[in-house]
Amino acid sequence: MALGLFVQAQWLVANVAGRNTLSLNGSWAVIVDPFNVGESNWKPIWKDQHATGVHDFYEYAFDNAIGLQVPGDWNSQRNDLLYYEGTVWYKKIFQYQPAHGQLSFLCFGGANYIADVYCNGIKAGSHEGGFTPFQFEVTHLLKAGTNEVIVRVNNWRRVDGIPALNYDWWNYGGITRDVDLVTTPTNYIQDYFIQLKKNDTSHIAGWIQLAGNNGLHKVTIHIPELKVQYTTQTNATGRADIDFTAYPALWSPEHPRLYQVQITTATDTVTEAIGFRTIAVKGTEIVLNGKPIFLRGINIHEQIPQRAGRAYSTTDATMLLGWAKQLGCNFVRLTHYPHNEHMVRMADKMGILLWEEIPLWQGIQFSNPVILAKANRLLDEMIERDKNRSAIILWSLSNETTPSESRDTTLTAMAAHARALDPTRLITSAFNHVAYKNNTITIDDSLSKVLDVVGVNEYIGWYTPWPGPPDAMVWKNPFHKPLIMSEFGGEALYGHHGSKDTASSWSEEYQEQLYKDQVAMFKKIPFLCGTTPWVLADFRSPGRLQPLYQQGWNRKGLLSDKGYRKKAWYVIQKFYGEKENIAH
Ligand code: GCB
Repeated sequence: MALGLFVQAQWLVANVAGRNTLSLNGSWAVIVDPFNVGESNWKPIWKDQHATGVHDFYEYAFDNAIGLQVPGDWNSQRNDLLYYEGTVWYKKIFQYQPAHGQLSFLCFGGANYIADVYCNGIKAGSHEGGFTPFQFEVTHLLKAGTNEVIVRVNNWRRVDGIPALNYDWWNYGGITRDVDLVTTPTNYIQDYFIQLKKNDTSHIAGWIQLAGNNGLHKVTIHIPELKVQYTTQTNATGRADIDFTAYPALWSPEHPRLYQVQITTATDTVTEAIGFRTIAVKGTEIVLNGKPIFLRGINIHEQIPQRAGRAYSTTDATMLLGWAKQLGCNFVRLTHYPHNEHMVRMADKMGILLWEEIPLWQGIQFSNPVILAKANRLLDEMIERDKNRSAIILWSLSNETTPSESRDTTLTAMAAHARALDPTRLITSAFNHVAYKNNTITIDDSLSKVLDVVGVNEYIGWYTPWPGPPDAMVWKNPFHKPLIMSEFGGEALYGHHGSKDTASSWSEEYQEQLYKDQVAMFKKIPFLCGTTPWVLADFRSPGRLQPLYQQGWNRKGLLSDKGYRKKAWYVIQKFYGEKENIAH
């Protein structure tokens, strides 16, 4: 399906990390092409041609070009690319010996925003969307010996993009995530969904999809630690629905138990560590493994502040999620887009529940029908990658959208789409439409009715003045759904001190007081199921122009751009300590 620039890549092979891979990470030669001439001129860069005759020449060359590290954004790697929005051509040479009867797939963890991929001079495919994986089969494009991959990456912001023209984070461009060449047998295990059945802790259910020669194939699932050996058969399309009894120790933040699950067919085997838990809503409570839980959360952007660049590795994930643990969190909202897969897998290991969302952030062109198709495709890609991670409990559709007929239709259709892909998890969205009347605050975005859990972003004490004393606020919940306060906070420059009563002091004291007030209000909201302060750490944002205090950074972090704790950190840490004690 081609949707303008949006040429769809297919989800061809699940669990890349568990496969036979050749990593293409490392230094790639690049050509920076600000006017995007390399694609359309009469000697396109993707052909990577070299002069042969005396009257022959090419106004580009990868030879002697400066390299960029992959994975990694270009902005933080070269000073001249800090603000760059445009095209960069990447080239990687590698040695490969394709084995007979094997398939090869080029798998990209993510590239922002459009990527066109060429393998040995032939286009393998294109992808739109900066934060989700994409894959192309390249079996027929590879040869024994030296091979080359060239990728055009363009990060111009687009009116019909997701996200669109404006957003409050840095538009980091490049091949920001891992690149792997995956090899599988011709008849292989393409994908699988293996989780506990909804509200049932003694049945594992889902499906397995084989690719290649479709037909009736035997599939076995082996979970040695549960003494499970389950065998079934695929139908003519290569799919097998699965459902069997098992009594796993349940995955939870306190005990993040993962089991080695092995799937085997006559020609292929794949193993993955999977945890099992249930998640549900009961009235206005969120219920994990049958027990109500308060989500002690934090918002995290995929950025390492000290490096002022995109996070992309296991080490990065360990640091970001380690900070969340130190704050006392059992929950993280991965804002505002799916983060790299290391984050999600690390959360599974560390026992951190996750909210994962697609970058449908304010200013989206809902009246354009292409948006629904693009949004659903992003949901596909997010859910395809992460559906077996027990850490994930919430799929989020959007952040701060303005109510309109086209918005409502789009988000309603997206909610149905996400539920069809994954009937086990909860659907949410972050809204900022609440009605203030004296001391009463009413959740009033009507789209809340299509969600399982409502997220509210409120900036009382920062963008909105306090309508009255914080502990006198009365929240009304006409939808009778669990509420997560998905954003709240204010700015402070680390180490800068001043009045606790004046926002424009940009002081740690003002931010600290704001958090104390928020906590006082939270204690009076009976249906509040979780909080995610905005935000873990200061992050780069081009719209933050205050020359003394911001300097291109959003300063709402509980941690500074060097990772130092501001006073507000300790307010949340104390609140979460109290919540944890109550839970025990
Ligand atoms: C919001 C947005 C978030 C911004 C934040 C802010 O409501 O959801 O992306 O960064 O406010 O700091 O203004």
